[in-house]
Amino acid sequence: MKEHLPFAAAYWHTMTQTGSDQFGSDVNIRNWFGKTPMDTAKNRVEAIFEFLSKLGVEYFCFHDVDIAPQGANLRESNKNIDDIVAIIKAKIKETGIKVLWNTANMFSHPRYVHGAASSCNADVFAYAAAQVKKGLEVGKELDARNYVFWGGREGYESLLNTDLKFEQDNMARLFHMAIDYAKEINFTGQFLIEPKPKEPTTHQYDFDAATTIAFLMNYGLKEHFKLNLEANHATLAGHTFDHELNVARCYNMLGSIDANQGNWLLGWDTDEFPTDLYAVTFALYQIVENGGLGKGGINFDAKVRRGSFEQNDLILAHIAGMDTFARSLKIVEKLKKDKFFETILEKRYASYKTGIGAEIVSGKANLETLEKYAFDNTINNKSDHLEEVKAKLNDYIF
Ligand code: XUL
Ligand code: CO
Repeated sequence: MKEHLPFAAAYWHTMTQTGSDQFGSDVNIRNWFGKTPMDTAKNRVEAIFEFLSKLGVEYFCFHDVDIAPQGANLRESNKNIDDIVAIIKAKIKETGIKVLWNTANMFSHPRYVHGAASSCNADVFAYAAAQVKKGLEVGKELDARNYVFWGGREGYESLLNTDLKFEQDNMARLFHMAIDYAKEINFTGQFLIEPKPKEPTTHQYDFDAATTIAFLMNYGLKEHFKLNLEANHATLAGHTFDHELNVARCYNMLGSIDANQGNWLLGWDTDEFPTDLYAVTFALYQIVENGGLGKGGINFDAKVRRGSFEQNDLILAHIAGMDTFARSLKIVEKLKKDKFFETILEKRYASYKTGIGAEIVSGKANLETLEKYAFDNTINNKSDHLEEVKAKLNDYIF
């Protein structure tokens, strides 16, 4: 189970989330709060390693701004990062806990108001590039297994003032620069892109798995990237999570996942801890079919609800998520043993195994031979019995 479920905690939700929302201020009081932002940052390192050790979680993920306070300028910010990274590095050595991925937050600061790589302002592009450079150096220093790009502000509000092609060209330019620099410093982590369709911008360029793969192929980036897929982002794109995973799998692009769940009644990213056995079972099934996640893992990009403000809720929430995945893994094991889905698919596509179907698949058939066949053939469709399939599935899940 440990091998199949490489869990990771998200630094931002676990260590820095305040519980505030549009209608109310901070509610989360944590025992790692210090006198200065830098004190808090140092205490947080102690706290997260204690937290991960107690939970038996082997990985964590972070943005640059999660681990260290931003300074008055880029130099100061980088200095703060260096100081904290040194402490993290010692803790990694002591505990064996690893970085699943790191990333640069190129969306929160006001400078990113018009985007980062897709900004209309070249100075902003340069700043974003500097943050990515530092992120890769940190990844190298901490031996991160992956480096993630989530394009928070990489999208647009209105076509009335947007050169869509130019903005995407620029995003690709930054990705190519990142690949070149990773090579230069010998950073061997896997590059990942995390698709999301909306929020914060109306039209995010990395809408979903299919859109992102098309972008990567178009710009000659496919060989260098895989996808980090998030359950709640799939929901926002109007997809199920297993749909997104399956699409990525078709292109050998499934890299890692952000495990959470959305609220079907709301149109935004609620980042709840995953407890839906059905959704997680279907997602894990895709991951098992993929032969696992390689360098990737299962990152709980999830936050406790505002009402769950006690520090202990962080522990309880992660346990809820991990237990859901553990239960789902047992279900997936049974489904695989019984060849549940294999049997359904085999029966459903059986007509392609012999006769005219086999000719279509092998490339032997053409429009003329198929017309000839269709002239004299009577089509005989079979029922899917999908309701029966769902009822049987209930027997596995409960
Ligand atoms: C935002 C989101 C991010 C990324 C990392 O919706 O999922 O936290 O995972 O930037
Ligand atoms: Co995420």
